[in-house]
Amino acid sequence: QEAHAAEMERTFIAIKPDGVQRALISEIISRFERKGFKLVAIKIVIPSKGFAEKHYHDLKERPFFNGLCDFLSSGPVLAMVWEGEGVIKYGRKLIGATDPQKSEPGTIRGDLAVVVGRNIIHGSDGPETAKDEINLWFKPEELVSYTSNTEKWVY
Ligand code: RTP
Repeated sequence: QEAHAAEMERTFIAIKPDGVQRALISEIISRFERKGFKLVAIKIVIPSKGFAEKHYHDLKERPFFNGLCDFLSSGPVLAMVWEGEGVIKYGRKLIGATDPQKSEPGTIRGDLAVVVGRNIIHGSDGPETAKDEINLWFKPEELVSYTSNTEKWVY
């Protein structure tokens, strides 16, 4: 059971300052929770600008990089780690396309956001990014390992 938990796929999900300010935390968490994914770490933080730049280092050449980092560090962010079979890819599916104008209805951004600069949520885009982002935002001891009873019904 322990080994099973250690091997399970994990992703980093963050509700950005717009999602927190708009009181969408419970709405967003409930979508991951109802799907059957398991919450293994959570905290609310106001990242510094430097921290935001680290998080978005891949985008540093993009024209919107500075504004994006200002935005991410402008208020509380809800940082989470979610665990489960296929959670990285399916998490992105729950979130929807980057530009809310292109996200399908039924997705988080499709249902709840309008413009790309205020798209309320972030999710890791692959296994390497997931690992890096979890390590950036969380200390190992902030992640909990537990057996959820629902797992035997949904996995
Ligand atoms: P995220 O990392 O936040 O989950 O978003 P993503 O992978 O879907 O999109 P990515 O291309 O990595 O962009 C990261 C975030 O940058 C903002 N963005 N602004 N044209 C723009 O103004 C623009 N393009 C992207 C978005 O907030 C996007 O989520």
